[in-house]
Amino acid sequence: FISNPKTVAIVGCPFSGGQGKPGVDHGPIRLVEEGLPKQLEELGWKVHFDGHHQFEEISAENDPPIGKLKNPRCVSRVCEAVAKAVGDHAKKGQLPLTLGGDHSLAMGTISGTLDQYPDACVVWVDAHADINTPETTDSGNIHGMPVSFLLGLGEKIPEFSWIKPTLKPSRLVYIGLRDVDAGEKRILKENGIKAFSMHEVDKYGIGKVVEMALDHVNPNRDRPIHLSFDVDALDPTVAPSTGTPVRGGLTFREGHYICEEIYETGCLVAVDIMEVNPSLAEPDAVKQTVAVGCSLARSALGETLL
Ligand code: HAR
Ligand code: MN
Ligand code: MN
Ligand code: MN
Repeated sequence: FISNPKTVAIVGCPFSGGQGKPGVDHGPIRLVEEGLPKQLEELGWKVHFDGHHQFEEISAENDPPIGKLKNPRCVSRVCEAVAKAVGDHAKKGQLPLTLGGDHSLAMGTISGTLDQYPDACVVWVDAHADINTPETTDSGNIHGMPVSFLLGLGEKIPEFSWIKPTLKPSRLVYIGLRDVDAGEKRILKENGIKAFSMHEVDKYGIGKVVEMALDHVNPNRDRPIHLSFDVDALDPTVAPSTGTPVRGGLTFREGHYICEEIYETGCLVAVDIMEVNPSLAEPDAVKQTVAVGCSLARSALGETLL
């Protein structure tokens, strides 16, 4: 699908408005400072990076809740800008690699991907399902809701009407879930959405799980794939510096294996690395989390062990 051979466009999104903990907006800056652009060049990619998005014109003030949703206008406008950035890169045949920032940004990234590749499927790697609706959310944090907006579930909020809810439930698969709210479990069931929780990873092993996940969303391996990777899918011992760590997660290798296997399909068109928050741990643990964010991106872009 990638014409302009092997150009990756880094879309740095220093944004934290989809949740309450400051610091996640510094994730993309740290990932780039760690040397990610150069690492990708060393893998043979042409790297387009024209600086982090500043979202200057988008104010976080005067943004009272809509229902339970926190920072709704700000999140919506930032995601709309991200959708345009990702869509434009994809249109040029580049592979957008979005660095978050919190996972609400995926409303933007996946909208951008679907704009260019309407038949794309989504592999969502996360401890959480991020599929609450404005009705089911307890926290009001929009990073717990992006998938419901992309699917067009729940109450329609006019402020988010730019989102074309074109993602079909059958084109979405989860890996790594272990902290799913009751309302989210109901939504997953009602919509027949395929999810491989940590229980299935334990039972079948990661090799079989990735194969089954791809068989579900991409049986002939001919559909474009958007990989949205929340680093909290990894066990907190592997990625400690993130806003909502949950024990019992993916090992270092399991996380990287998912990325490697998706790269190998040759169908990958977009990647998100989300929820690295460099302000939530001791310096060594922060460094470890940033490094793992970079190495996940490298694996998704073709780094091999041999
Ligand atoms: N389900 C909870 C909520 O809706 C927690 C969401 C969590 N956090 C994330 N997303 N990091 O993956 O608020
Ligand atoms: Mn750009
Ligand atoms: Mn998430
Ligand atoms: Mn998560």
